[in-house]
Amino acid sequence: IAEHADLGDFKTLEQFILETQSEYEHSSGSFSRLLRDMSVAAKIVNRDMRRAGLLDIYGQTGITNVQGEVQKKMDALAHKEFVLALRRGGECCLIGSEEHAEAIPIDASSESDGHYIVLMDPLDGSSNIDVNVSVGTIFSIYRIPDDVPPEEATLDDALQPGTDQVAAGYIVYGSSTMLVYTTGHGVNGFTLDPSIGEFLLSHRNLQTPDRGSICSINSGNYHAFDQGLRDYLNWLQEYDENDPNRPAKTRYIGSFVSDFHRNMLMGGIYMYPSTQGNPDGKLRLMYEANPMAFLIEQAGGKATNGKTRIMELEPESLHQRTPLFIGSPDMVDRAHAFLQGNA
Ligand code: AHM
Ligand code: MG
Repeated sequence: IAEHADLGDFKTLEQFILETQSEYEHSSGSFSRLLRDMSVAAKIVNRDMRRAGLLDIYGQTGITNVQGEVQKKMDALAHKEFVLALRRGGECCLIGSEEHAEAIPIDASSESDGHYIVLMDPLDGSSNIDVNVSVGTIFSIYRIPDDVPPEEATLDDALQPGTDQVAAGYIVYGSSTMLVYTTGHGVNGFTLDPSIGEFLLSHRNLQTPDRGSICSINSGNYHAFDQGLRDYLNWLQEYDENDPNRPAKTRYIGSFVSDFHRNMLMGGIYMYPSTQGNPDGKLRLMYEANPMAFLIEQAGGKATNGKTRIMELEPESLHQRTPLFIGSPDMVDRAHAFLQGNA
């Protein structure tokens, strides 16, 4: 039996944030407090999620959100908790959420002089909530432009390309709960120890393998894929005695955060392409694709829309969608070659 690790072996998230604060461009302590606020909300959502089957928080709210999707009670609850935590913390002046049509200004009465904008999907993978499968939270953090007073921040100030993100991360509520984030200095992962209520540094400086054997895509849409993508999927399924990664393993949870987390650790590619019915795919640029693109690039991987690097796309609206190919660099390159018809 492995010895129990005690806290002395691990750094807490707060310790780590303080120790690495000097890496940030703007290190007044404000950004550290913002991250702490996010982690507190994550713990509250985690607590509620762990008891979801016992409380009356499975199922739907009866509301259809801005995406035209039926909102789950846990979606609404997670949205509320993150907004509350950010409002209370005062470091954030504007929030964009999958669960809210408009950007949410943090009103001046909360004495906010926060310079940060947080864009998030409070609970991604909703279709999995009621059946006890892992879901996640995704977030992306920007600074408002220097010449904009925080109380005047609008959606326009949030529509910055992914290359301008100051931080991005996710929380995966899985067999354990993890918070993984980057500030552009590598990717670090923290596992929640529920007995002490702290996120502890468990995965330092994560790097994704150059290639792997995992392919994550909803192949039920195969009939609506471009020929180049079909060719790539067929190639992945071929046996090649010289290629240990083929035939690839199909792994698709339908929870982007969980699929992404596994692939980043093990090596793989996640794809949500354009289809005949949905030319822009499904995932949202500002709070799903961009933050994960920042993370995977920091871990040595790549993220594109099939043509262009995700983080260089010019955003037009809060909820815009984009096709997404993300994961191990060699696999994204190979997918591209097939998509362009020159594999
Ligand atoms: P959501 O934000 O409404 O939960 O939608 C995003 C989710 C992703 O987590 C997941 O990868 C994808 O939608 C699954 O979509 P599909 O069922 O079309 O394969
Ligand atoms: Mg989502």
